[in-house]
Amino acid sequence: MSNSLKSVIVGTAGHIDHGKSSLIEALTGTHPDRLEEEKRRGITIDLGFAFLEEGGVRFGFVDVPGHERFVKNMLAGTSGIDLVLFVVAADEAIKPQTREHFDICRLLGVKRGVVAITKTDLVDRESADLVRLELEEFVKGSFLEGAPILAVSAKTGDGLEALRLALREEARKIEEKQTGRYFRLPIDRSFAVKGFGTVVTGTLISGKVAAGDEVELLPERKLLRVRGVQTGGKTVEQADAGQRTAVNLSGIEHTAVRRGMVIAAPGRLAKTRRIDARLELLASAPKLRHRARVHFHAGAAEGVAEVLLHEKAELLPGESALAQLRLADDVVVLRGDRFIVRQFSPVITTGGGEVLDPLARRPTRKDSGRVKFLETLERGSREEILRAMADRNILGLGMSDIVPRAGWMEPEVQAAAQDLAKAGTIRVVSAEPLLLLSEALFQEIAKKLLARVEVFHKENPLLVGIPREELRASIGKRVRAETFRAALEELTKQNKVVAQGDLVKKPGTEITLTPEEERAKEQIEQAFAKAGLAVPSVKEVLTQLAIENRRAEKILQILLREKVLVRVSPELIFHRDALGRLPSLLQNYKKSRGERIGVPAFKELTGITRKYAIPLLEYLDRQRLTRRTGDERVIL
Ligand SMILES: Nc1nc2c(ncn2[C@@H]2O[C@H](COP(=O)(O)OP(=O)(O)OP(=O)(O)O)[C@@H](O)[C@H]2O)c(=O)[nH]1
Ligand SMILES: [Mg+2]
Repeated sequence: MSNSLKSVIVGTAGHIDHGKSSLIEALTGTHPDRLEEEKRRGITIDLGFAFLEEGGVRFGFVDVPGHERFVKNMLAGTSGIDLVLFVVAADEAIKPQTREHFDICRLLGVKRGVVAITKTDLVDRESADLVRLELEEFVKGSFLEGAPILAVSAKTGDGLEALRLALREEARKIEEKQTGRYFRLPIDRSFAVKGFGTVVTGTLISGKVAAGDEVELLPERKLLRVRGVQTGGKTVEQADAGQRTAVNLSGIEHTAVRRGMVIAAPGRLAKTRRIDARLELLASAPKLRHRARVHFHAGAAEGVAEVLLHEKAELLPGESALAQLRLADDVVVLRGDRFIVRQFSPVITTGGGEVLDPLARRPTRKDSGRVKFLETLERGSREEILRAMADRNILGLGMSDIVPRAGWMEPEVQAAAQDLAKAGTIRVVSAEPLLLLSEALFQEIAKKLLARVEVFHKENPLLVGIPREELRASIGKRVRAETFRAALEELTKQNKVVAQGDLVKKPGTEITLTPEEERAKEQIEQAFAKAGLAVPSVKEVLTQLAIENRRAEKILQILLREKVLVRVSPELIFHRDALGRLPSLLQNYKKSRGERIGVPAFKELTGITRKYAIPLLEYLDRQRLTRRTGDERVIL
């Protein structure tokens, strides 16, 4: 495959019977109609394709039907085209689908085109000139203003050379596609080829695809393997953005793939049923009410959607507004994708627009920041958008929140995040995997943590600090573990808190016990130390002390937190020295009498009663010093 050729997709547009398919045949030698019914009725029903290589350009033609009943097929083919070949018959001039197709091209953001006045063999020169004037007027102020208008005849071949030249000239002005983006191919056909299996076709709108690649079928989220790739009817090693592409897939039946599905780089796109968008209503359309139902078309997909207007109760003809499209079925779109809406019934094209947030949230009255957020998505730089996303996402943003929304490459996200971190507006909570949080939110969390530590000290003057888990729980589930860790780290770095083992405390807070309390602490420790494994009950120990019970309890807590004492079961507490002797005791037993030990042997070994033996053995199981098998333990 030579890379010097530029790939350009040309889509036809125009009223039924105006000669679109004939013109494609005259240009390429291929008649694009392929269905039996199309041949019989002499009209185009579904999309047809043809290819032409000349003048350094590889043209892929998508021929669409003009019949008003098949506009939805036309829509599937028109998204992704670079150039429109806008066809108007000289003997009929502008007709309803001339207008509708024109509106669709404009709403889909088609930037360039060539106008062909065809069937000129059927009219005299003056009539053809009149149609030209009419067309010049018609395209004024649109993307087609100033586009070449050529008089041709598919029948006689008149003007075809000039048309080819004009197409080549326009093709030259088209920007090169960026193949360095994630692979995405909206599927417009799926069929089986004998000996190959499932083949899907579509306009490759971004990235590239090669045999052997793993791709994801969406919205099904199925991983599939690419067996082979064709462009322009020829097998190639790799297809690039901007080419009509056929992909041979293994691992799926062709009937399981439908028009409107997408194959893409795995994990980079997400399905959705809520899209926030800029919606434009055609001047020719009736007004659109909040909650109106519409037909929705994006890429090769179509569905039914409810329109929720964000700022107003109704949208007037010619106006635009921010709106949410709530879809009945999953679609796969990215920020910046164009879409078309058609009135529910009778079905006519009424508007369209641009996707701003493909993974939109349910609209709520509380959400006052949405309009501003969408305006940033519409006009902002990458940094501004990333920051706005972070501001609205209190849980933090990962790659999987950013990439399927914006379509940015990972290094682009990383670079923008670094810039924002340097500017102090975003906190990189974790670099790998990426987790971003707005700096303001991060500071708020740190502040809350600090406040919680302070309150804990006030409420528990006898305790060293708050256990990590307790602190974590106090700020709720809306903070991820990574964020908690990072915030704690930040507070530690600033010397606002000190982490001491499992405890978090303010620096300089030492618990000072009264001499009386000190003595009680010693007495408790002594009581357990002396008892060895035959420990007294907690109550027994505490009631013997000279201080009141509540304070005695606190002192006991201190000893537990200091790990001088260890709670083995709700009722039983042991001194760490007593427990510390157990491993060597068990190992000696293992050496002399084997690895298995029953409860009686354990009682004998430790000199304790069953009351202590059972909880102790369970503790040893938890500590992985022993493992229970039936009535016995295996010493590990
Ligand atoms: N005389 C004359 N007839 C033409 C010319 N181009 C097309 N036709 C005829 O016009 C009829 C319609 O042509 P198509 O090419 O099928 O028109 P189309 O725009 O593709 O129609 P749809 O796809 O159904 O919208 C056919 O009978 C063609 O033979 C032309 O330049 N001159
Ligand atoms: Mg046709």
